Amino acid sequence: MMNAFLRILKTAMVKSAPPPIASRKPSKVEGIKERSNFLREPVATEILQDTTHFSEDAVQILKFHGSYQQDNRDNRVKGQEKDYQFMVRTKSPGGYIPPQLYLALDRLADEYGNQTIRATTRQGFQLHGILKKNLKTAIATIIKNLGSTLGACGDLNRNVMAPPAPFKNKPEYEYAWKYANDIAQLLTPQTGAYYEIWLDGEKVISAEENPQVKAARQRNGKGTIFHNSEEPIYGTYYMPRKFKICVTVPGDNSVDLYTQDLALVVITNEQGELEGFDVFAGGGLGRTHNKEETFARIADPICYVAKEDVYDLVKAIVATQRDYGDRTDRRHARLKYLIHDWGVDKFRLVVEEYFGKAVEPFKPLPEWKYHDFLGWNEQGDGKLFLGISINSGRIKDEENFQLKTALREVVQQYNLPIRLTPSQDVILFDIDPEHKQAIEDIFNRRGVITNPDRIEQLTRYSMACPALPTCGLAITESERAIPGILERIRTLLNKVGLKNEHFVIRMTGCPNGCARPYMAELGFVGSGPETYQVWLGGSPNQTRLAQAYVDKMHVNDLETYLEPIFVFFKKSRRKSESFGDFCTRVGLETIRNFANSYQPGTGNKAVKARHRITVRDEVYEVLKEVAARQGQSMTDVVDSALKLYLKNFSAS
Ligand code: SRM
Ligand code: SF4
Repeated sequence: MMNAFLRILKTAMVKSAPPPIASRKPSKVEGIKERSNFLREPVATEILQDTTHFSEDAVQILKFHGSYQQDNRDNRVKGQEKDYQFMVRTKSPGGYIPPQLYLALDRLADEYGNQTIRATTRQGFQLHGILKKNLKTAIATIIKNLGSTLGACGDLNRNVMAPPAPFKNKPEYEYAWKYANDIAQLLTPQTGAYYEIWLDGEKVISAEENPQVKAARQRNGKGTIFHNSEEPIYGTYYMPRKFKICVTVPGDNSVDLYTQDLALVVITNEQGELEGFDVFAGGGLGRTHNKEETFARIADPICYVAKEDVYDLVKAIVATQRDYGDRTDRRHARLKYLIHDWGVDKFRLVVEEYFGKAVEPFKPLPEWKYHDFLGWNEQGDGKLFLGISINSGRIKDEENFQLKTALREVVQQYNLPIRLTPSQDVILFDIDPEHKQAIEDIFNRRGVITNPDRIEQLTRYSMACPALPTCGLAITESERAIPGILERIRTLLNKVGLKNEHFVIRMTGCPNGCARPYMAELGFVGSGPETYQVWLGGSPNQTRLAQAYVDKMHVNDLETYLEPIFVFFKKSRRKSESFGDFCTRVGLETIRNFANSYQPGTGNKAVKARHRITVRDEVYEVLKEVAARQGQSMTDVVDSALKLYLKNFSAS
């Protein structure tokens, strides 16, 4: 395998020195990719076997097809086989989901999944809980309903992100979606494996491929492609690791562009015509606790590229990472490490070799803003769009809150397409204004709030990854823990006199960073059972990395850790200064000093001990609904209700 590996690398080599990795042993996954015959085996064989799960090699290849083998970690019993199940992820550039696909996913979730659909942080949908025997039907159904899962996971280009707001009167948005689609196409695996395995070889007629993209894929820059390979861009070994791209417009950072391996920003002229793109590269968030050589990193500005050359530049950057990314150590394999190790100048030089000419300097850009596009909005062509907030992206039905049913009814009745947002929400668009009230009524009837001002604002701007019970890498809870955490933070803020304050809070069950916690103003990163690393100081528009404040905070100690910080913030913030900006301005050392000398209750209206009372499930559900409706925390609702009730007793 080693020889073949070196040969391929040499074929791709330009004038630069051979990559240092050539002298070290490639990681195990490189061999699995080589043996897979372009992503066919062992999946093609094992999918036909009557088993509950795949072999380790097949699991690695299955990822490229958009599915992860998982087990329900709540059901683990020592000595018994795991409760194996599969997660299936869609690849939907710019988060675009046609109505037919949404309805198919909704049915699949009920028939084969865990009755929920999950909107992801990269504008995809995930189904969880699918058994191996149903995996083929699930993936085939997605393909036949205009979707795809090919390349949603694995060592290749992942879902290409783009701003979700479906504006029809802002040409720059149209360009962002078009190029997100085209770049996704450019970098789609060309192997026949996907259709062979999931559709028995039947090729589905999908939208015609853009001929410019097709030509660009075959065009050899200086070593960007492998001739006569089933995979002209990727070759036998695909990428060293996942590769993430976004295309956005100046000022719109709904896509968290600094966290991407490659970010393109549409540059138009005064007439609104596309001229080219500013290019950033080298962002990435995954890290491992106590391994300083792994870190979150934000992307650097690299260059400007004219629109005619954009595919060639994307290929040049992909080829640079493909050939020089570290294939010996998967923890050091992302593009961010290559750029960190080389520096931007060397990276640019190598990219230019593949590109075949010098790149142009980066163009100045306006300030970035973060938008979530929730609520009712004009889309610019007389129609409306409606952004619906989804807690941690989980679309499900509960007793008094039937989000899944409501979305199905609305999509079905009005045949509405969806754009998923990078903050795990959904936007329904192309809505005829005449249907506004009827749609509003469906959501109201099902207990879903459409007015974003009526949502608890900490929840609105928060994100949490799935973590337990599905994620095999979770160290602790995230999605299931965040409602309680936000509730406690709201109570704490109210008590220290920061009643309507809100900021970006993100939580993950491990340091991989799937909900991008390192860009949050307040981030929680699982570091042990019920224990989190706390990160402070990201910006409200996600342009700055946060910093680790505490490594291990037990969840029970949340108030002890956060109260002094909030009190300090209240006391010393500048006018309109956000929490993250404050933490960065004063610095973590100053915050630590304040916290160390902080005496709860000394003139700061500090929080007293928290008391816990259990409520029955049915009361909890009603309470949750009432609190959401009133835009209050559950604690506040209980507090007022009990005060009222107890008054009768103290009076008698
Ligand atoms: Fe992620 C692995 C979920 C976005 C960094 N991610 C995983 C896996 C597949 C766990 C595994 O490998 O066994 C998780 C499946 C959990 C489950 O039960 O569903 C998982 N990642 C997710 C999603 C669903 C989180 C969410 O809350 O929505 C997101 C799916 C996006 C999509 O549609 O493609 C998701 N993951 C991200 C992001 C954010 C982003 O891409 O904008 C990151 C940080 C950015 C980055 O890549 O640097 C991210 N996920 C990781 C990593 C660390 C990668 C690294 O470079 O170290 C892993 C682990 C790995 O790859 O080894 C990982
Ligand atoms: Fe799993 Fe960790 Fe990603 Fe959360 S951040 S989904 S725990 S890999």
